[in-house]
Amino acid sequence: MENFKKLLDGIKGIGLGNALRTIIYTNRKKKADKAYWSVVNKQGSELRIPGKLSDVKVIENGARASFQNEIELEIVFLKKDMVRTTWTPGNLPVQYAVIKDDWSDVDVKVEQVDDSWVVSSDELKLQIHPCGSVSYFEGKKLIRQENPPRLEGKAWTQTAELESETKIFGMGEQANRLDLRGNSFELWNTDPGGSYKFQEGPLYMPLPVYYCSNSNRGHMVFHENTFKGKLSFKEEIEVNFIGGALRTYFIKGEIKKVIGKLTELTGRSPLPPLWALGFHQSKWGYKNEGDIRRIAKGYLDNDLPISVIHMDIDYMEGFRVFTIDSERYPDLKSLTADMEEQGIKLITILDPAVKVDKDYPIYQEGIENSYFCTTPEGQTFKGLVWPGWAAFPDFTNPKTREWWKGKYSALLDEGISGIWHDMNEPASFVSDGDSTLPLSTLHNLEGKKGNHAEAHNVYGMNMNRAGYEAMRELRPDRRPWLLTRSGWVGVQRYAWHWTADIESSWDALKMTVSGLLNLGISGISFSGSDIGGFSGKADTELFIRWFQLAAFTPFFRNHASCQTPDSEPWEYGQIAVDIIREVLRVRERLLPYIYTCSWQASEFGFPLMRPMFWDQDDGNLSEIEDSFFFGDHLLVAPVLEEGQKERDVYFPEGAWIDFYDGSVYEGDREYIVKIQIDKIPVFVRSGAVIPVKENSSRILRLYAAEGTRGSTTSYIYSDSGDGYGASMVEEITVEQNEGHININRMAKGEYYPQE
Ligand code: MIG
Repeated sequence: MENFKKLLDGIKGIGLGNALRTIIYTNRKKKADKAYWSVVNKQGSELRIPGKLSDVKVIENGARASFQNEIELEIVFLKKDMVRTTWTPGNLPVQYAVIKDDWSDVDVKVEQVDDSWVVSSDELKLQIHPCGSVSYFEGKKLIRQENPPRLEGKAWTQTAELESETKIFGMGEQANRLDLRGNSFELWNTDPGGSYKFQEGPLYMPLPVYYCSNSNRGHMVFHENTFKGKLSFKEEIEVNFIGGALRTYFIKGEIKKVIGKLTELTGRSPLPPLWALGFHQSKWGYKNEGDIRRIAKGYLDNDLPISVIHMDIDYMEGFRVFTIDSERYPDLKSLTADMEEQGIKLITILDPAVKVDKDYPIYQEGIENSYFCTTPEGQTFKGLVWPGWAAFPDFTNPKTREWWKGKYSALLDEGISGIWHDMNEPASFVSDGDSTLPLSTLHNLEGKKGNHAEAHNVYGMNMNRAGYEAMRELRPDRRPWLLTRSGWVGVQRYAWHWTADIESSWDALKMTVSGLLNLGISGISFSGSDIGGFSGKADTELFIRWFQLAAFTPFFRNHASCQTPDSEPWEYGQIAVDIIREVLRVRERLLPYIYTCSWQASEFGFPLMRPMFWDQDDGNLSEIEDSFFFGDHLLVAPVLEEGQKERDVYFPEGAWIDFYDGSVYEGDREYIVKIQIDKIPVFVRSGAVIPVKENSSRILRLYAAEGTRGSTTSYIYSDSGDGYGASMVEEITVEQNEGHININRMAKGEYYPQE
């Protein structure tokens, strides 16, 4: 019965033809995966542990330890407080995440101490025990204890101690609490299929990156292994990958520092065009040009500021990628031009899969040049997506990427401003089981060659890489803007991420706060959620609360499924429209500030949304998951409960000023604040200078509470909003003393904002 209902829902969602094909595909995939595992099992699943440490050699910046059972551990320091360990045998990762390999020399000592070996810098010491366990020390203090790993066939598993007070953050995209301890996560990019709820997973973009925090002591761990895997944080930490070498980066320090170093290793988000920080409207189901014009007019008529409208899959001709349906959009170029005049950019969605259709040039070219993924027998692999049977471009093949890049002109030449990459886990419809390609599907992996078990998690990442490079090359004077559903560590270099098909519920609103914070901790600075949730219709109150929260998240977009009723602001009544107008105006007013936060992301890898323990981690601040910092100086305390009339807000040290009414709250304590329907509580740090846009002028607002002392630094970044011209960074330090304020301003750069 349950299955039958699922089947019916499936048919409603994807159409009868595709629903029937799904059954065929699912059977095929199951057979292929069964065959895959039987081959893997035949290769043997003999269990190996390192055995006794037999030899240690000094290498550049580190050491290589050999163990009795032909297992090796390589230790290399990249910085004094950042070390890479690699257990082999197993293939080293294809270099997708890491962008830097020229680290300056670290003074590393390698010495034997009794029967163990110590490899150390001035700041961090690794002790290799004779059995293969490794202890990490800061001075005398043990900060991590890893047990000897086990190799079973080609799969590595390793456990490490999890101290009772340690909290875990990061892990890319998770539908969870902020502290992830107690959970187990699959490392396998997955389309949950139309809706997901609290603690459901894996989702589109889990990442093998986590921050362990233990009041003021912390470290970041990144496992550079793209294979299907698992990470769990129950009684102990356990990591497992079904193939590849076990390579791990360990970075010691507080959250700000380790995010800076992680993103030095894996790259940072480039500065976005300013328009992308404005408000986006989207809805799956906008049918044609008329719909786009109607939505733009709705925003205009209701005096609601808007920056972008998204075009979902229905703009294509029979869901063929890089085509435009000429009945629905007879003259897209004029449409984009008209919209541009109203200050609205258009974005189109783009899926990876290419319709199997011998009369469709993109399919033909892909076949002729072997750009698609193949089955182990060497045939073009065919999965199932919107257009029916479809081939999957192998984005891990540099030639495929080069070819695909050229195709973007079909959209960019029509005046499309940015691209939204969907379904790139990659997703293929199934009636049950894992909605992707069989593990045995073959990929190029930069010439190394391998299968889907290794390439799956970096598929979306490489689609984004192609898209980003395409936009750079085809439109060199403008900054690329891409949104992606899936990716891997480092995807922040190419695209923003959104949490996609989240259910429409208060629980979902709550997990949006912790989810976006954990993405930021994983190096993904720019992210957002579908306002109101994707899969259902939020009631008016939930819609308003979600809108108010989203205004203080990097990617600010209203979007929903085609199976839900219309959900533009005016669908929720006049009161909602009036409230949302104010929300949109606040966002607009804050754009110079948010732009500065974006610059910080591009310079330092900092997320725009930061957890409460960002500046000081006293163990208590890391417990707070219902408020956060937006940039350096705003403290946001969203309303996450239905009918809430008041809420607790904990203020960190300093003094805090209500963004709306100027009332002052002392830091280092908790207050109960009253809540109204028209806004969520937001506070500004006393001593902060916030750049805002008011009546198209730039104004600097100084927030200073009487009686606060000390010095606060604010940055303001400005440039023309797009392209690669001059810029200016202002550094303003405000010193508050008894009875007077000193303001010091320094500026660097050639761009002079028009005041
Ligand atoms: O199979 O393009 O998450 O935002 O509206 C669903 C249609 C495909 C999933 C995305 C969603 C988008 C929808 N897509």
